[in-house]
Amino acid sequence: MAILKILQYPDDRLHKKAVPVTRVTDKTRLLINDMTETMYAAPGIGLAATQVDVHEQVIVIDVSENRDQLLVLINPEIIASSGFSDYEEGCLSVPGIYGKVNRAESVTVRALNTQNESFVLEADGLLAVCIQHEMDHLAGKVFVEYWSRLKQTRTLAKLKKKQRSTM
Ligand code: K1U
Ligand code: ZN
Repeated sequence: MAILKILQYPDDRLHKKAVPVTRVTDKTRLLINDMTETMYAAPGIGLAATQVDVHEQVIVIDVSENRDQLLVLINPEIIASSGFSDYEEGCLSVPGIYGKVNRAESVTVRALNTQNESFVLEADGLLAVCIQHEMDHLAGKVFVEYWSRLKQTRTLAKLKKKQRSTM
């Protein structure tokens, strides 16, 4: 297993659209193992392949307290959603920046598992928020891009200042 480099906003590669996985192979499973290790090490509660510069529709998530309930979503599709939530989000690609995003409160997702089998999952609360956040990464969207131009400009300035101070 390996810890992968996580792309940092504003990196153009975070805007690439991920393609569906045509068949889940050992190569896909190796990527999933590396992404899982990277997510736990960060630490984070989710990671999309886009964030490690692999543009395929693969997500790993673990929102459990004991960090022992890994969820892998390959080619995820939201087939139903309801309600409204505005949870305060963070992102491993935008370190130190937190803010609210309007999302659905509950989602029903269809995806493939690591054995290439289709399954359907109903999620709410933090899991539903995290699924939507990670699916946005696969679509090339970063959570700060829901915010106003002014707030995005301030966020970029804050990130640049932080990057300068760590150089
Ligand atoms: O996609 C990512 O960058 C991961 C991100 C997921 C996420 C967090 C909050 C709301 C929506 C999506 C993170 O994991 S940020 C880190 C974080 O939230 C966390 C880290 C350690 C323990 C608990 C939370
Ligand atoms: Zn993120």
